[in-house]
Amino acid sequence: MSAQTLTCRAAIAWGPGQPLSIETVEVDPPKAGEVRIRIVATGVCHTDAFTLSGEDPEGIFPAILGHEGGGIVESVGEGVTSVAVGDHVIPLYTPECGECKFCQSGKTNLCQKIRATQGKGLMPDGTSRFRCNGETIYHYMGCSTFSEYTVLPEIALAKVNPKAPLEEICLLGCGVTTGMGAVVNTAKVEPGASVAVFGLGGIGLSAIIGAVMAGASRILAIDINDSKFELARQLGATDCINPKEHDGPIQDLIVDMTDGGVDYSFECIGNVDVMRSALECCHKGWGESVIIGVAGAGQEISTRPFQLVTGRVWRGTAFGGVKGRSELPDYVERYLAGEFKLNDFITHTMALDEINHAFDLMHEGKSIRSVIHY
Ligand code: NAD
Ligand code: AHE
Ligand code: ZN
Ligand code: ZN
Repeated sequence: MSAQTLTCRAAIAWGPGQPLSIETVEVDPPKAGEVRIRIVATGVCHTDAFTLSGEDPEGIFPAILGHEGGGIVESVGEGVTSVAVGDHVIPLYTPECGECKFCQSGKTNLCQKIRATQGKGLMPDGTSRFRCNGETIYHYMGCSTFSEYTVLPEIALAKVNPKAPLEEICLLGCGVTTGMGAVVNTAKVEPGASVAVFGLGGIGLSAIIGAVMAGASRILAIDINDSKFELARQLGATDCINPKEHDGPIQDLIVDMTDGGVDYSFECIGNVDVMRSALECCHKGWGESVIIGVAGAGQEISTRPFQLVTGRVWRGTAFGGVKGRSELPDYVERYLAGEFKLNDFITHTMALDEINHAFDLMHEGKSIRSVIHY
C-alpha cells in the first residue's frame, strides 16, 4: 500500500528571533526519488540558532529547522532503490548525487544537484511536504530534523550500520564530521604539525579530535569561555588560551608561542574578526587557515593581502569536505570500532517540548551538544 499523509509533532520556527513552537504538522508521503523517515534523535547545532536569529541570508520562515539527525526509513517513493523501509539513515544537508559537475569533479563534496531548491526551503520539485493548519511550512537545509517525520531526496541520505545508536551518531550528521573532516580532509594536517582551534563548541572540539588523529604535535585551543578547556584538554589540546586574559591581538601571542606561527588554524565560531586572527596566527610561507564558522548577512573578512603574498593560505570547508553517501557510513564504522567517542559531546538530552531550552543552553555557553530524543 502506498504511503499516506501523516500527522506528527514538529518544532516550527514561525519567524526570526521567535522561540520554536511545538505544533502538529502534516507530512506528505515521499514522491518519486524521495524517502520519508522517522527521526529518532537530533542534535542542535549553532547553525540552527544562526538561522533562527535572522542572520542567515537564506533563512526562510515558517520553517522546520534541524539538520543533525538520525532516523529510520518509514516509506519510500517511486524508483527509490538505495534505501528500504527500516534502514537506519543520517540526513545529509550536503547530498551526493554522483552525477553533477561537482560530484564528477572529484574535487569537492558540494553536490549541487538540488542546492537551488534546498536553499529555498523546498524539495527538488519546488514544493514542500509540510503543512500546519493548512499553511505551507518550509524545509531547512534539506533536512528539517526538528520533526518526528521528515522527507528527503534519496541522494540526501547516508545508510548506516543499524548497530550504531542513532541518539549518538546523529552528531555525525553535522558537528563531529565537520570538525574532524576539516582537519583530516580539507587541511590534511600531517603528523608533527602545530594546530590552533578557535572556538571550542561541538565543531572546534571535533577539530581537536581530528588533529590528534592526524598526529599533530601541538594543539592550541582558544575560547573566551574557560569552562570549555577541561574537555579540550581531555581530547588532546596541549595549550588552552582565553583571549580575554591577554592584551593585544591574540595572533601575536600565538606567533610568539609557536616560533613564528602555527601550521594550521581552524575558525569554529563564525566571527569575522577571529577569522582574521586565525589567518594571521599562521606561519609565514606555508600556514593554512580553514574557515568553518558561518557569519551573518553582510559580514566580510579582511586582512592585508601581504599575509597571503607571504605564503599563508585562507580556505573554507562545508561538512568537513565529507561526501556523505560514500564516506559517512565509514565514520559510523570507525565510531563503532572505538576510534572516537561521541557521548563526551552530549551534555544534555531532552524531549522535543524542551527544545527552546537547548537554544538557551547554547547561548549561555553551558552545552556542547543538546540532543533531542523523540
Ligand atoms: P558553539 O556555539 O557550540 O561553539 C562556539 C564556541 O565559540 C563557544 O565555545 C564560544 O564560547 C566560542 N567563542 C565565541 N566567541 C568567541 C571568540 N570571540 N573567541 C574565541 N571563542 C569564541 O557552536 P558550534 O555548533 O560548535 O558551531 C561553530 C560554528 O561553526 C558556527 O558558526 C556554526 O554555524 C558553524 N558550522 C559550520 C559548519 C560547516 O560545514 N562549515 C558545520 C557546522 C557548524
Ligand atoms: N545559508 C548561509 C550559509 C550557511 C552555511 O554556510 N552552511 C554550511 C553548513 S553549516 C552546518 O552547520 C554549508 O554547508 N554551506 C554550503 C552550502 O551550500 O550551503 C548563507 O550565508 O547564505
Ligand atoms: Zn550544523
Ligand atoms: Zn552531485
